[in-house]
Amino acid sequence: MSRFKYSVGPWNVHEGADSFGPSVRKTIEFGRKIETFKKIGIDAIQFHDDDAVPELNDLTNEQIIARAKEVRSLLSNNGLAAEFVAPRLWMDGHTIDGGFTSNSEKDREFAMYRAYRSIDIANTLGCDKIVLWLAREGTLCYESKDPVLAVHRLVEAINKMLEYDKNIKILIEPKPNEPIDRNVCPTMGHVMAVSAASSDPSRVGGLLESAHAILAGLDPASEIAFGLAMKKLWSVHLNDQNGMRFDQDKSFAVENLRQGFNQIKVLVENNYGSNGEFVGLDVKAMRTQKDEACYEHIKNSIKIANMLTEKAERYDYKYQQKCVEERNYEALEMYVMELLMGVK
Ligand code: XLS
Ligand code: MG
Repeated sequence: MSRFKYSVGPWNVHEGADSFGPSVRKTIEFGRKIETFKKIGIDAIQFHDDDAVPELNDLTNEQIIARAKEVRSLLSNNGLAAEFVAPRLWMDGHTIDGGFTSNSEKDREFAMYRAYRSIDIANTLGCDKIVLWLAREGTLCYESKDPVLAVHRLVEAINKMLEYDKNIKILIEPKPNEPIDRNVCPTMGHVMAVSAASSDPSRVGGLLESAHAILAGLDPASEIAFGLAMKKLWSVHLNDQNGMRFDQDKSFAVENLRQGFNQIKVLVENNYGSNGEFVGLDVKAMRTQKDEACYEHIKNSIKIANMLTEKAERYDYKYQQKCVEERNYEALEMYVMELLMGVK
């Protein structure tokens, strides 16, 4: 039994296409994916609106709900929960210039339409969390948007969602860049400010993704800690990233083991999960993986997270205290290294 409950999205097992090359693996049907997710230790599924209800732009609201009900049965037949629904505001022609912050009024309306449908789908799936990964809310040409108005537009969109549904919680997933150059909400600190500016701060929090923090030049453990301190860390996307380059979504802690340990340690210390929060793994299989080995990155991430949890649970706080009293941080650092290397 692991301490945490884990979640993934259907996009975490994908065909391997990237910006420079086509798919390299077969498409796995959604029903098959979730059966395998359950087998490998996943407890909940994360959705984009159109992961749950494909082609939803062409459906009536009734048809959308009917389809979402089928997904709900599929989940419960497999003993899985739904963690959140996120409007996909970066693929459609209406989101070329962003969603909530687009310069086009029609496109901003489209973004709200998708946000409202995401809430309807979440309600049907039995979850109360809406994630906003603000992929294109920012600029490619800095002068193309009023940077103050863009922030106001984001807050306004969030207020409309809070008004549309009185129970839903909004989790902003910050990321500083990619696919946009400069994002309006790049870090957990920005998320907290947007939350405070909203009409109901108690229902606006964050989801911290490790790789996104690294892309912002920050330590994901500190970003997690900041969200926890504000009591607004309602989900995480643990993964890893080799420095500030394209978003890699590597298996958890494979690049930055010590940072990975400290992410788990702060989650353990603050009893993360005790209010039903999941540990999401937003990881991507390497393009070189063959069809039959395309779930390894998820299995490995769970394994690594569990091993680091075990280390966090037997972290020697007495020894830490002694080192702090003596101000011998070299000794403390060495203890952590030995713990991670399996000597302690
Ligand atoms: C970005 C994710 C994205 C969100 C949900 O990191 O892959 O899909 O987690 O929209
Ligand atoms: Mg993510």
